[in-house]
Amino acid sequence: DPYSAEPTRHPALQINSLKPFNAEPPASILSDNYITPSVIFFKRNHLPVPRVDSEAYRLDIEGLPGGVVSLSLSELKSRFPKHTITATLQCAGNRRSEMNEVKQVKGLNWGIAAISNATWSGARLRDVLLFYGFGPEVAAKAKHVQFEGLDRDVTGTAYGASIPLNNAVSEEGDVLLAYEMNGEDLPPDHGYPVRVVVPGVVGARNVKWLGKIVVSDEESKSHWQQNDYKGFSPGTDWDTVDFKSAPAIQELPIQSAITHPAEGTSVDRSDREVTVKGYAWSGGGREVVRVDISVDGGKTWHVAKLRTSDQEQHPAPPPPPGRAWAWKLWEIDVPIPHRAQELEIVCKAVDSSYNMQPDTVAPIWNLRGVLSNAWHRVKV
Ligand code: MTE
Ligand code: MO
Repeated sequence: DPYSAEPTRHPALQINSLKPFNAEPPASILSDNYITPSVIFFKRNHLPVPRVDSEAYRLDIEGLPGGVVSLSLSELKSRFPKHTITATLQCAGNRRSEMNEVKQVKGLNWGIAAISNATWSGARLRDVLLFYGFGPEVAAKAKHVQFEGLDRDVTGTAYGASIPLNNAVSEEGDVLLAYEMNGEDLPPDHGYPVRVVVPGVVGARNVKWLGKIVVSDEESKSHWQQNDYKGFSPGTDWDTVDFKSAPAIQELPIQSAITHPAEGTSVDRSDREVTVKGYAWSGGGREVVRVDISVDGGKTWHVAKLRTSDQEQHPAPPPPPGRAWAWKLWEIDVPIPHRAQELEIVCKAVDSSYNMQPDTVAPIWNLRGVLSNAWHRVKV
């Protein structure tokens, strides 16, 4: 059984698939912490978790003028400054279950919690590439940086993905070769000993158990870069889909969801107000600037209060423009309308480019169930 050496996992996780292991925290606890504790951080594995010996570990880098570089973990840690960022990771399939309600899609049936927020520390990919000879000559030819994991399928094929070169080497991109998550060594499920963290970019490009980096004129040839994690028209079906016709997902669109109250629960009318909580985030470093809440299905709106740290008294300093990598948690007490029997609570977020979420799922439905970011609705 290739899954015989899997790590132990927190019992609160809601399991979506056991082999490979895929799980999300209960939505009700997701917004309890600004920084998601690693044990309940959502876990998305395509393959068995490789158990890597940190002493034997090597990170190979190809495509630079000096030939292949092979780095040990201690070299990675000692040669390059340690850089820390807070960044939210979201799977492209987050909220896929809502697309399934419109029409069947292919993929894990994620709820609203295939998204989590952590602090990540490691070497900047930019620093490493520059140290080993990246410069104008390489930049003139190369267009992508490919990553390969140490996790392999039965045929020996490794997980792989790539990102545009510009993102990998830009000073503002903050792409990390991370060896710490929330101040500790990466847990086995999250890529021990080294993973890529590409803030603002879909989870799938944040390659775990990183074994190889290739600077190349081509995107990764992997299944996950070429034939998966792409968006299509609601009119495209499995008979007509041409994966070559769409770009691989990189930056994710604006997103928000309600974590409290839960669907179908009751609120106490004598309280006169209902407390609504959730998260909001946007890809590409675009900052969430506002979250609107309605309790009457979208007829009237209220602006929620945004939170950027675990302590309300100590908000995080605002990020530099274009580098808002972390989500915002939000909360609001909304008056309960007179005589209402049922409340339809709705949230929608706005980012710094004034991108907003679509109001319904059907027009953004796609056969893979990715990029599901319609207004989130909860009836209580
Ligand atoms: N990296 C490797 N090597 N293998 C994988 O299966 N899954 C990707 C990405 N990196 C994956 C990987 C996907 S689709 C997502 S959403 C994120 O890891 C999930 O990261 P997490 O498990 O740390 O939450
Ligand atoms: Mo994912």
